[in-house]
Amino acid sequence: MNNNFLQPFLYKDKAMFLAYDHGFEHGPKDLIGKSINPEFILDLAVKGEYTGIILQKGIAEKYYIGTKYQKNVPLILKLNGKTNIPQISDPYSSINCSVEYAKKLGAKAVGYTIYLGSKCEEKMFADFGKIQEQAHQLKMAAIAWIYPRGSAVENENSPEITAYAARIGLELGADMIKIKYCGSEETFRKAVQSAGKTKVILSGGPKVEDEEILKRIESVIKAGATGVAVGRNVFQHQDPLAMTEKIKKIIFD
Ligand code: FBP
Repeated sequence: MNNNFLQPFLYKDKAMFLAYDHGFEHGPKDLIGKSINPEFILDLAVKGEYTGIILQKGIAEKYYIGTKYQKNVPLILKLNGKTNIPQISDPYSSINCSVEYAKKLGAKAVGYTIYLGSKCEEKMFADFGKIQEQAHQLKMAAIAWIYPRGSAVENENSPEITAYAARIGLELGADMIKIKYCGSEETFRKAVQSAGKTKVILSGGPKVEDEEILKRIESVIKAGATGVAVGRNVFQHQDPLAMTEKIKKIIFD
């Protein structure tokens, strides 16, 4: 089995996803200005020619399925989510949508977050194991967000644990993984190598200066990454479309 399920999300074998699950993960405080309105984000995804949009179930039901957006940007339905309200050192993110229902909502891929190193990691491995098999049966891609996090994790962004996260993605059968930056092109290349035939995309992270995020994206592309899933660095920007164009140039040119 190869990566064919990812075809709807690739252009020139690269990917640029717009992530919009922050209202769930961090609360509306992240959704500054017009980004509180899901239609603003979906318009941006289409105008900016993103190769995928990441949404939770409720937004897909009310703003995506059966709309013009469905025809213009493929959906990755995020199946699990958690808030940042409880102070939990070993997180678990519960499933709120099935793979079958994601398919009914028009998704061509499903996403699931695994907190590698959490005391609950085995539950997330088991969840993702089932999700991956169901997704492939329904001819959908299975994408894993793999974020090292928990009381046993000393440094969530160390090159070693990032490469370990990437390897877990390969071993669990993810078609694609979304991982955080680990400091340099060289260390990210090790993570990409660890992921083997599983494609790797960068998770954008909190809003930083334009130059910093653009340099980071350039370095992961040079390291062999397939692309990025970006959220805050675009929709918290004063000109989200202009920022999108800059990112697009790096990934696709
Ligand atoms: P950003 O580009 O805004 O970082 O979005 C990527 C993402 O993975 C989102 O899908 C998610 O809401 C958020 O980051 C989670 O970040 P964290 O777990 O670090 O709070």
